[in-house]
Amino acid sequence: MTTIEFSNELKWGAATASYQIEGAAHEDGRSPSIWDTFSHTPGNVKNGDHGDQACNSYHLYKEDIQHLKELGVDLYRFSISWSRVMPEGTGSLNEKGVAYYRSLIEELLNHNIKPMITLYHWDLPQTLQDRGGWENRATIVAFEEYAEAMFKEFGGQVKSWITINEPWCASFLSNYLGIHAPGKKDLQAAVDVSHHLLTAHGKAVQSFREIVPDGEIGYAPNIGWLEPFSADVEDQDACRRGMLWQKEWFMDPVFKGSYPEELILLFEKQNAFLKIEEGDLELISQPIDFMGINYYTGSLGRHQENAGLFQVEEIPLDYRQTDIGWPIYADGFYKALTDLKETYGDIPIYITENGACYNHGVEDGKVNDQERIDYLKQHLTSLYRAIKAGVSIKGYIVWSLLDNFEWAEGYEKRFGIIHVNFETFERTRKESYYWYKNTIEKQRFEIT
Ligand code: JJW
Repeated sequence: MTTIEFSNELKWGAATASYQIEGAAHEDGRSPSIWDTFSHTPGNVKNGDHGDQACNSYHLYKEDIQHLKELGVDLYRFSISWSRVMPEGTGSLNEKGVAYYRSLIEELLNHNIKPMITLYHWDLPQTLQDRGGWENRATIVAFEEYAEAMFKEFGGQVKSWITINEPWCASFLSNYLGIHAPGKKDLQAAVDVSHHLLTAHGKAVQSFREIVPDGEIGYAPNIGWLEPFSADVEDQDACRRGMLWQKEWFMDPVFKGSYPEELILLFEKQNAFLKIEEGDLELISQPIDFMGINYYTGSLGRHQENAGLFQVEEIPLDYRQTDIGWPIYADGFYKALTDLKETYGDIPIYITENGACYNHGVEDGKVNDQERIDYLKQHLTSLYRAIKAGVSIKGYIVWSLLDNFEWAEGYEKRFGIIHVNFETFERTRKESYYWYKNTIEKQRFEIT
């Protein structure tokens, strides 16, 4: 038997996001976001699912916080719905929307749980999309206004903030691959959106320093690790290109103040041009307090002429995948974390998301999700190894507290450590919930 033991400094948490859990889409003055529009357009989301009700956490947040309390987490990561608090995208605040988050934060603090707020978890107000969305630089100004309003409202009590969640998804997956809202397939649009998201991040960091000088702020890029299939230069190059797209494109500007030249040229060959205005890179590269890393999966990468823009074909390392079809690659988590330190230096890191999709149902009042426990053990072992290798890890936040609306995959794909019945909204703690609770309490777990 081997014991993996963590120090008391490591913070534990659980995460959710507004559109995925809140529901109450038409209540108390909330306006539609791009995800309302996208999910209500046939063909975009599996089974025609949408977030109108989701987990009904807008009404059940006290019950959810009770689950968090008993879980024993130090922090809860959630996101604010921009269109709930600022329905017109800019301008006046919706008091009822603001009141909801004020109550949520109060309830968390009363239970001694630290709130960590994500400002942008993909639900852009539709009214801004109607004016070009993130392709339009006016949205950067709107985001700054929204962020400032939130810092002023909540910065007194909430000290941990994330500007943008998974900018790769919000730009390329959404505007080039067409899989997420707004569902475009336009490389130029995606390149513009990626740069504007990062610039908006920079603007928000700048405001944050003024308004919440004692707080910490970062952003949360996602990484899927690509390990070269062979020692062939072709495979090595293919993986490098694949990683440039996910990693360097979204991290070099923040930590080095530049975009990777190789990728700029590759986009140019496709007639997509990076348009930077004076001052953008200075804004983007302002120091941040931590990097949030979302890690789920990784693969072997092999050069393949016809495999997309980057000619990299992904091959699962072994034959186990989670129920969403993502290969399990816990060693890639260790590799990604140690690589980040080598590339960008000793930046404090929160694991802002890690978790697994398994669709177990309730049987005799129980959800036996042993596969999820195994996944968490493997990934926490990699995290432990990364800490031993000198990577500064501030916290680990599991995705997700609840089964929820898994974007284009709808409700069928379950990531929660708590099961949700989407007809009755009944919550049932899974075995992984109890395993995680025990791990947090003891600060250790055993591998047998
Ligand atoms: C990639 C699939 C074709 C969320 C992707 C689809 C097809 C080339 C989970 N993280 O629900 C990535 N999630 O809200 C944020 N992360 O392409 C939180 N990444 O590719 C979770 C989906 C995702 C994806 C989903």
